[in-house]
Amino acid sequence: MGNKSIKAPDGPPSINEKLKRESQFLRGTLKEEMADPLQACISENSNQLLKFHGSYQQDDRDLRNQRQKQKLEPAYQFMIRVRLPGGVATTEQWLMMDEIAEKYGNHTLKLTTRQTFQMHGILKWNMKETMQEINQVLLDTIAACGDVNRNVMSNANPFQSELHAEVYEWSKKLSDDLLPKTRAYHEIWLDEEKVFSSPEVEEVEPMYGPVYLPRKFKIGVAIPPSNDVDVFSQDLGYIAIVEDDKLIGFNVAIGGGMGMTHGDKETYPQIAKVIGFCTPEQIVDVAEKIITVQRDYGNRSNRKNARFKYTVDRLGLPTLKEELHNRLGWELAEAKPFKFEHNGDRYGWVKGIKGKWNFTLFVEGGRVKDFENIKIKTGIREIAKVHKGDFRLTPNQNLIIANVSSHHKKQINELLEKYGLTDGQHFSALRRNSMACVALPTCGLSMAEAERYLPTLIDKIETIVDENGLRDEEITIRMTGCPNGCARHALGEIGFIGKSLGKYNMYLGAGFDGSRLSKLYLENIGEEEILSELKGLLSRYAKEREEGEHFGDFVIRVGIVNETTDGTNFHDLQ
Ligand code: SRM
Ligand code: SF4
Repeated sequence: MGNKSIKAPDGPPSINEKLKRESQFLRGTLKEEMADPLQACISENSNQLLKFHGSYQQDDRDLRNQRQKQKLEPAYQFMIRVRLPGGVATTEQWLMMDEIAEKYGNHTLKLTTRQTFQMHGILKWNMKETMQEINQVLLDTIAACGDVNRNVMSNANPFQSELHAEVYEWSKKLSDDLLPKTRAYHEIWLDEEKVFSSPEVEEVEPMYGPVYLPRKFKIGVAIPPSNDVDVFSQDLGYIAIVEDDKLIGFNVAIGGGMGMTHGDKETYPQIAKVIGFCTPEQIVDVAEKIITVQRDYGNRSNRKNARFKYTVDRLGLPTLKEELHNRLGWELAEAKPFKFEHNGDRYGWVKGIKGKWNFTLFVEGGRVKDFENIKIKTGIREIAKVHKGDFRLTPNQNLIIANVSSHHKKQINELLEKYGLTDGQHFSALRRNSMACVALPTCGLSMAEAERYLPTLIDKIETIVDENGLRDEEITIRMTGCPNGCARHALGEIGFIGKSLGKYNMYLGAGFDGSRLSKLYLENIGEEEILSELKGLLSRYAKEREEGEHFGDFVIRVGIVNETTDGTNFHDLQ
């Protein structure tokens, strides 16, 4: 299908392509391997297919060496990621996730950077029950991982206007319409009978086809002035355009992504480019056609170059737009003006529409568990038992207790206080603007700590912040355990990427509004150097900044990092 003058890169298909093609629409031998009572793990082929069902096989890396020495196999366990468009969850759903984490998982929940729940530490024997219990509360894990469209992000703040509900509905529609259509998930996890027939591929997967996409695909929907979804990091971003308080449509941005590989210049983070405007009714059509362009022209030979951002860069925007218009049979309108102000969250109580209140709770690193003074897990569980509204998981790993009536606000506030959850409001603005990916001990790709380390690093940076009178100065800081960028490090004003245990590359200069990538500042440095560098930088910022100037803009203005040529493998084509 498509234009004969453009084509996908040459080269033999990667192993994953063969696996997908032969999997009978994501079945493979997953069901049989999951049911095998003699093995705590599944094969690598099945692990690849499992991702499309929203789960990964992992092992506890804290125990890896010790178990190796004892000649034991790795401590196999599974991570499950829920599909939760726009991060909206009912209290019943929260309570079920909480219970699953207790019963089958590691007793914690991870609120992810794409607004959903992850549960870690689930043993193979408990996987089917876990999946079934997730489905009991009308959630699922289909396409939460894998080479398909992932959980659609949306600005879920219910407090600004009716518009948020409307935009959320469009995000949910995108998520539902773009799901794979195979019944493999229902057969493997929910005991649906397999219908024996050999339907045509078009009947099973009309959009994806038998080999799905070359790589994962991500969509996010932002409502200016908030860019909390980091719309420029998405393969496909929609920016809501509002006139006279009415949603008139969305600007379309394509080709964003954060991942790269240390030392591989062919890989790089990229900012999505705005290519036009469409009406709300057109967004599913636009998404479908963009996905089919990536399906047909994405790199199926080299997975490191397979994301849509590389397809966009290879084909060029004009060719890509022309191809999109051909497939749509109509043209995008000219993009409309918009302005973002920040990509972080706003905390505490805010009065919303229809007299309802919303409380945004800072959840450090997105980890829901009971700490010494802050009992997040118990506190939210107790709130969920009495709360009449719902919850919104934010793209910054935080939680909104949403739609609280004035009548119930006192009760919720008492619970927040009882469990130490209002104390978070006293954290420095730097901490409240921090994000860290999971990294060790569960992530198989991490080279250094992130979620377990960033809070203690921030303890030390807070001393510098306080010395310079910057406690209330909002500066975004993000850390990942490897260059895959799961905490969108390249869009943090201060960013760290793990290189090896205790060593990080340090980046500076991203836009506070999430529209500019950061630049490499120093390579392979440890805590001592990080702190001494920040001491100098933050002291200069306190003294030399212009009124209202953000830290990311400051480091560029005074030449600490260079906006364009910085010697990294960042291709900032803005
Ligand atoms: Fe991610 C792989 C965790 C958001 C880019 N990511 C992984 C895996 C599954 C590791 C693996 O492949 O074995 C991590 C599981 C760790 C664990 O133990 O749970 C993982 N990613 C996460 C989460 C949980 C981080 C968090 O702390 O919140 C986020 C889950 C999101 C979700 O709910 O769906 C998460 N990952 C992201 C984001 C941010 C985003 O999407 O907004 C990115 C950067 C944006 C992007 O995709 O470009 C991201 N994850 C990656 C990549 C690099 C992809 C690439 O283009 O090169 C990988 C590795 C891969 O795909 O090969 C990866
Ligand atoms: Fe793992 Fe790397 Fe993603 Fe962190 S950024 S969760 S270390 S893959």
